[in-house]
Amino acid sequence: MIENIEIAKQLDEVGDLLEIQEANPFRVRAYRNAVRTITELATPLERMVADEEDLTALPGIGKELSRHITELVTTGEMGVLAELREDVPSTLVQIMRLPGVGPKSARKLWHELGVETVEELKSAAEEGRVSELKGFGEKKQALILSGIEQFHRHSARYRLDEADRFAAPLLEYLSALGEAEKVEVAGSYRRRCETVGDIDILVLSSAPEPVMERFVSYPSVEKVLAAGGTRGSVVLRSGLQVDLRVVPAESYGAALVYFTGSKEHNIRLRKRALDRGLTVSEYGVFELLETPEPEAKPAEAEAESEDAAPRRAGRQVAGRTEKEVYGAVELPYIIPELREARGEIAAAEAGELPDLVNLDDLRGDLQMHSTWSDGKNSIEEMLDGCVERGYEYFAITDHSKALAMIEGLDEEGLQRQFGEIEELSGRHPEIRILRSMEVDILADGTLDLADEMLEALDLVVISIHSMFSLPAARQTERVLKALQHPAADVLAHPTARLINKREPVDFDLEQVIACAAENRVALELNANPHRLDLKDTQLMLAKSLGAKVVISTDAHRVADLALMPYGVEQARRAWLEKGDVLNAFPREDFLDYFGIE
Ligand code: DGT
Ligand code: CA
Ligand code: CA
Ligand code: ZN
Repeated sequence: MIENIEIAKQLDEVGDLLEIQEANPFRVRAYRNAVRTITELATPLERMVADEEDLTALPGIGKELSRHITELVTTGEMGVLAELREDVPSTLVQIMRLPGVGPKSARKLWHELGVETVEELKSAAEEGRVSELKGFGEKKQALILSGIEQFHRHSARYRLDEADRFAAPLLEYLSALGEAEKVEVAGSYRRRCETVGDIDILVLSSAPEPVMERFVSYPSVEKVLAAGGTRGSVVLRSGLQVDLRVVPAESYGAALVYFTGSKEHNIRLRKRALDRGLTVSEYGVFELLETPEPEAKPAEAEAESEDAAPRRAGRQVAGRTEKEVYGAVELPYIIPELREARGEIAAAEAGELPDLVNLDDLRGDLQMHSTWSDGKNSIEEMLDGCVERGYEYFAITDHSKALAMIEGLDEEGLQRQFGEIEELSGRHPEIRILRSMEVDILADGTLDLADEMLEALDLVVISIHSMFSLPAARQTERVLKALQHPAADVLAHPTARLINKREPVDFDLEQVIACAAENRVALELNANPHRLDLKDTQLMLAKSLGAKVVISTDAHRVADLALMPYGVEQARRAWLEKGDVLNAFPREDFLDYFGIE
């Protein structure tokens, strides 16, 4: 069977290749028009062809196109595309989509430099050969290189919020199918890793075919990599790969454990099973039939080998639910965020799994901006958003003046803001508005606000927004100095990294954390999914060195207050409990901790 979307895609490629060939523009346009018609067409062309309906009755479809479509539907191939592909490498299509390229340039690059793929174009540009072409030049070459970087980045790892945006509609789409009894995302997405390589979906169903059929015909699918009986794999138009498995009820829990991973966690579970005469696979937990031969691999190596287990499997003892699977190896259920082989199995065995912080535990948000600096909403609007979330306190942390380009507040502006906060506080006794500011750490480690004003703030949040590439020794010194300022309360987004965009600053994190702990400065876990700073492993280090954490959204508009779950999930990955997170403290305890009246 062939979907309309696939037909449209092939016709679109014909249009692309014709353009590269410098074919008659009217002919190219005919293909583009047909693509538009077919993309919007509700009736499957396949059915229209089977019913011998007249395709030329459709807008934009003439005799030639009608013939091509009929051929594709009936034979699975379209001669015109196959012929074009013999003349023009179809990888040029990717090249002509790069910023600043287009079909003419793609043709030129191909003819004059022999460039057929994005990789080859990259080498050519790096060697400076592209700029030498007539009509290209240095500027265009640089544009091409940055476009290629973008292209590669998109084939790399996706931020969790991006993955959420792609996964949510797909889950809804799959769940709408009656045969899909349960649909869940496993893999790094379920463990709530900060980025994901791909999305792994598990569907509980006793009817794999309709599930697979629906999966590969998801409208955003760009390419079907595989579509077997129970496993499929596609690439979405965004470049994100999605793997799907259909499993029966008796294996669902085991498959969920297996595909949630992490791989290292799975290896440890399997070893534990072998020690108990059991074998764990994606199909279930089974009794081992034979005792291993004397010369057999030690359990460690056995656990890592993927195929050894099922061969000798006997009676199934567990598999329907995850709880059952963990139970079979004498462990309590371990939540996905902890499944990273960071000691969770030992902790589970000893009955010492952490009582992780929850979204509901949070009583306030300690970094947000208002229209007083670069925020989009007034303090009162932010207040309403915080009240709606049931918070007991929140901090307004507009930028200090060093951030001139966004008009940070100076001493005088801050004074005026205090007036507004006082007025609002009078009207809203249900929530405490903390007078605060996100004060820049200047190049030499001093703070961008006069000491009298720092004294007057309830909560002093400090952070780096410049000089990201200082050498490690100087960067460390700079931050240590700022942390030792007696007014400092919170170090915001400590490493200043932006996921997939900016590397963390180079400093001695252990020294920074130790200094923060010693000076009672809390470390922020910035919940914005672009930041997630500190990240999970760094937060674990912070906890082990006795530093406290605050989870803040860094909201620049009311809607951003909803980013808090991303922070909480990363906190859970770091084994943080309520007591580690200061904004999980009730109002009085929180105020006491920082000595706020
Ligand atoms: P990703 O996609 O790179 O963000 O990370 P994951 O963890 O989602 O990895 P992925 O998609 O390659 O595989 C999904 C899960 O399947 C993984 O977490 C554990 C399981 N898995 C995959 N390959 C293996 C393997 O070779 N051995 C074991 N034990 N488990 C595997
Ligand atoms: Ca994955
Ligand atoms: Ca995968
Ligand atoms: Zn900031």
